[in-house]
Amino acid sequence: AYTDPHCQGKQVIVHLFEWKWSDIANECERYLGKKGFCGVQVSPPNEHVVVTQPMRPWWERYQPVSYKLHSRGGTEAEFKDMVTRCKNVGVRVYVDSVVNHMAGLGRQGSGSGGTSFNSDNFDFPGVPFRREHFNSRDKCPSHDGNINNYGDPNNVRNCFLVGLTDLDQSQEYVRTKIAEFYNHCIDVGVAGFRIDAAKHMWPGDIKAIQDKTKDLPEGGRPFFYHEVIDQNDGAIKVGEYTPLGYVTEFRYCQKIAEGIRNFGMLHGVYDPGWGMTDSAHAFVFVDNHDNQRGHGGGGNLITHKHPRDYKMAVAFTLAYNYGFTRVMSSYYFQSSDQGPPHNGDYSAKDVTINADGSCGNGWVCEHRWNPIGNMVAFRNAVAGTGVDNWRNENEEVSFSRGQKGFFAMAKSGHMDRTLHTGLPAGEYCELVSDCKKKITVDGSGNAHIVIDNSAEPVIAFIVGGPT
Ligand code: AAO
Repeated sequence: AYTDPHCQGKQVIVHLFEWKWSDIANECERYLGKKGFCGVQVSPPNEHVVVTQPMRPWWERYQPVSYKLHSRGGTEAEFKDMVTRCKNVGVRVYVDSVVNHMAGLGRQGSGSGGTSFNSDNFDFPGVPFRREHFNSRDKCPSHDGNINNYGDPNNVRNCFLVGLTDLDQSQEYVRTKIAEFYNHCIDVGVAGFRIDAAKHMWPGDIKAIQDKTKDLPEGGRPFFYHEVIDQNDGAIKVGEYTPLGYVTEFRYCQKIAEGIRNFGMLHGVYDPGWGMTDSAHAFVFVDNHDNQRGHGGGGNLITHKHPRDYKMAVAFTLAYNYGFTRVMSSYYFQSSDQGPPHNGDYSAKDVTINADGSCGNGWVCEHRWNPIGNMVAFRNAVAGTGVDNWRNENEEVSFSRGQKGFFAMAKSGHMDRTLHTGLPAGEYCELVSDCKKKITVDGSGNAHIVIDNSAEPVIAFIVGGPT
């Protein structure tokens, strides 16, 4: 249940982290639709605190003030315009929903939409939520009311996450208010939700909220993926959430980083023996907005700061047959608090597009890097097939996906071999080079595969691809 993203079988979501709504609408129309992206995860769209110490960090959006659709990303009108324009080009919007908690203790004033609130009094008139809607101290076993023991589910789910006022989702009223927020998004055309901090809510409470959500206007249940950081080191397991949709598989971030450092490890990126979720429930990514900057979920990860490794990591992820994939799209940062590139008034800067297709104004746009953006077509084309003709030696890896696609990657940047591709004979356009390379598969399914240092360390081609 809740595992259909409603994008006609497409396979890849991009997280346009901290982009404003008008820029996302433009990106759907000028890039994402054409490249075959299923959809976009947008930063939390509801009203949030405005933090000035430090000055306007990205994480202010994880402290809700109300469920009004008025955030640093834009107004409700701009949000609706984005959802509609994206949907019109076949790209769906998934909302990052922060419903475990409201703003942190010590915060008060007015939110991004002008609504007043006072966290210390548990007063959020914009919803409204009052003291009785939050978890009380007697349910939380920690000495100061904050989560301090990941070995105890009561501690993880009934105490406050880093001082954030913790809603009590066992209450009918609280469930109804959250479901009303979801239903409002669904009315606007949103296709699904990331549930932030799902680990900190009881699965039964999440289910009760999901049961109150409506079907999408075009039919079908909304898509849900649950943020549960399970690195085999606490009491909460992702398996508690798989009946409710996809679950974030943070162990994959570690596995793919290991695999890129040592190609010999790539065969084990999906390791069920290590507790990793089955492919039908694993929500998979190389890095996310937290762990790329040292928040939430550690490990020695690969990010855009190491472009060559990152391209290999994401290209492999999109080529391989594990999970439902999300691609990260970042902005450059020095400090882990730093918000998006901003104008004088701290609004997010426009995402500008350079002549070569890269982004300006401080936006990284990993999703536009050829070994990432062009591999979306590959993943869509090979969906449902297995991995065949696996070859992994000399820091090279290659494999086919059924009889639909072939992928090869060389860590040294050099490869010159004749390989069995398992694909029908013909001349294929190489995707990553935008068809500047052609590959010929002969009558026995063999092809001469060349990767050279002048280009990307990855090649890929598909049946039915561009010619
Ligand atoms: C901000 C300030 C705080 C202040 C607070 C309230 O930074 O100082 O107290 O406001 O005023 C984001 C930011 C936070 C920010 C918050 C609110 O990251 O810094 O706090 O907004 O503005 C846990 C949760 C997970 C959460 C993650 C950050 O389980 O849900 O922490 N992620 C989401 C969002 C995130 C957001 C929130 C939730 C809150 O994606 O952006 O926070 O809405 C262990 C546990 C994990 C735990 C981590 C971090 O992980 O297993 O469950 O994540 O610790 O506490 C090894 C282990 C691994 C371990 C890791 C620790 O790798 O294997 O298990 O180390 O790094």
